[in-house]
Amino acid sequence: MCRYSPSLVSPSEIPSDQYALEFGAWKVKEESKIGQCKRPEKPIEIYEFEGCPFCRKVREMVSVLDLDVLFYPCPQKGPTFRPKVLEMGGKKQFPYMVDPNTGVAMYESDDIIKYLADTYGDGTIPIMLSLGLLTAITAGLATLGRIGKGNSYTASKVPPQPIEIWAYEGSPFCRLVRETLVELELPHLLHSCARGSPKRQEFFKKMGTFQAPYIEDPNTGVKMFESAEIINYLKATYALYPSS
Ligand SMILES: N[C@@H](CCC(=O)N[C@@H](CS)C(=O)NCC(=O)O)C(=O)O
Repeated sequence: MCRYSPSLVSPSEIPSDQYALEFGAWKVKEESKIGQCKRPEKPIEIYEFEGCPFCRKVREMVSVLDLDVLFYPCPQKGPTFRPKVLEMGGKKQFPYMVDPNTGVAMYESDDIIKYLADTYGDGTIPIMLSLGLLTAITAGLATLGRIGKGNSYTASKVPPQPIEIWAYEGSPFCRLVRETLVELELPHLLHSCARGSPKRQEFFKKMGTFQAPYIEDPNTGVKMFESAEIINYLKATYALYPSS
């Protein structure tokens, strides 16, 4: 696997213009070989919803491989992208992946994970994502505390362009924003930035700090940090009945 390897170092070992997480008197030096793996030219497209454990497995692999993905949310009763999946693949089953770089499209979380590992990694699948039913159960348990969230549709206006979000699967704050994006059926372009991602450094260079979640909405020009503020913004801008 294009492994992530953290180590605690003295702050003087990290140049001041480089991002590093602080840990007490130490800094966390993060290294990953992911930059050496093949990167997709166009973002992978995934149709899914937050509360689905099979979708969660795929999102975890997306974080591991540091992929940028265009997510099309398919909450229960969502009127826009659920019918599109039926039209493209023949059934309403999630997750469904389309890779515009290769023309490959498929259902089945295990097949998608294998395809992504083979195409954009070194073929290795982390043990926790390769245990079949047990993986689905642990992925389900990971979402248990937020049961019912990010599953059902809230009436919304779908914007012409996807909202860009810098986030990663393991962050509880990113999850809150994703729940709202999914419930409002808002297409979003995820810039994966899990620990060890080279995109953290790019972000730090551009913004002078690193924090996720962060969004840029090309439909309105809005750019913002802070999960609670992002959620309020998304509801106020895109929900048909923002106060309900
Ligand atoms: N074996 C499939 C199972 C996928 C599955 O059962 N997905 C559920 C959501 S968790 C689904 O599509 N249900 C139909 C629906 O939501 O309408 C996989 O691993 O991808």
